[in-house]
Amino acid sequence: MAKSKKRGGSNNRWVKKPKPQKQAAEQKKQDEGMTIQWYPGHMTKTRRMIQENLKLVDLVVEIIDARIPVSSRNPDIDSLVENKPRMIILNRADQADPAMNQKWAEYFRSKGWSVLQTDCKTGTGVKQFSPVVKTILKDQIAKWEEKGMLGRPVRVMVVGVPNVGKSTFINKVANRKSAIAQNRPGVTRGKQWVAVDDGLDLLDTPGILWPKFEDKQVGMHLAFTGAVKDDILDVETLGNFLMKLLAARYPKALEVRYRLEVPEEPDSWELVEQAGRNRGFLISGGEVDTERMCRILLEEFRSGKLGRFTLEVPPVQHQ
Ligand SMILES: Nc1nc2c(ncn2[C@@H]2O[C@H](COP(=O)(O)OP(=O)(O)OP(=O)(O)O)[C@@H](O)[C@H]2O)c(=O)[nH]1
Ligand SMILES: [Mg+2]
Repeated sequence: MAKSKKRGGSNNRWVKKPKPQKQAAEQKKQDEGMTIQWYPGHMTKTRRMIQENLKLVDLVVEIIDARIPVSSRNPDIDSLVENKPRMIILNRADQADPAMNQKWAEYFRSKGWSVLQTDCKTGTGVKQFSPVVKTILKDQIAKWEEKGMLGRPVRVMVVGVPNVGKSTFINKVANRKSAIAQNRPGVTRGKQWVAVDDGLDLLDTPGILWPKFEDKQVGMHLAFTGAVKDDILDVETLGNFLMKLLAARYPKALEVRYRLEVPEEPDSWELVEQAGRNRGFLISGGEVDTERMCRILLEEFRSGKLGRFTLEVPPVQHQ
């Protein structure tokens, strides 16, 4: 295979070297993407809204993405939620590696959390939600009953990063379509209470991000799963990094879908090029349209065509 791009010495390089004329513009876009565009203005409003409504709720449900349980947890959440009772929902369990779902659930349980694994597309796991909430709050509920507050609904706030499935989860629990849900970040813009028949009131909130990430990887993981828009980085940087992760953790899936041979020490850029060639994504002069291949890789990861993947692993003792 004629190599159309010069590579540096590192065997495991994943960031494509931009073409010189594009370099300054792309660097600017990346820098801005990691700081400014990443935290839209309405997030400040959301944060305030969450804080203001905390006093109205009995429990906070943190919905995280089972594919990226670390990156989809807001590092601010502890200070934001203070000492309200909380639980974790590992949502999109249908898109994550089943063995890893178990490991992550065990990990969070070992830290004292109540955890549910859910697939809100089909509703799997959602039925257990109400009983779990009532178990967590049993002392509180007993107190209400002692005071004669029979039938007081349990109020639950649902928080999480954009597009993780908060509104869909609420609709599944309520068994009707009350909250608007769509496959893009930033759909829910204000708060919305949804009453559930068996004594629960759920508060839907807009997705919340945090102002900056020190770790660029966090932003990429959130982009892979659709929590932040792709334009925080150029598509080739994203695609390449996803290829690198998948080659390290799930090489079989790449071999099957893109007819690749993943070597011991893969070069993600080579793999993108190979996959693009195998798909026939060629541009003039026989070069591979790597941008198109990166776009396809991201799309097929998100749609589940590639398989079920968990990109982050729990600390060693839980693996
Ligand atoms: N495969 C799969 N898709 C899901 C799951 N939960 C939600 N979705 C889909 O994810 C997309 C986003 O869902 P929403 O409920 O709008 O997400 P949200 O967290 O409310 O998003 P924002 O309001 O934008 O913050 C929708 O297309 C849902 O159908 C799940 O468990 N599995
Ligand atoms: Mg929503």
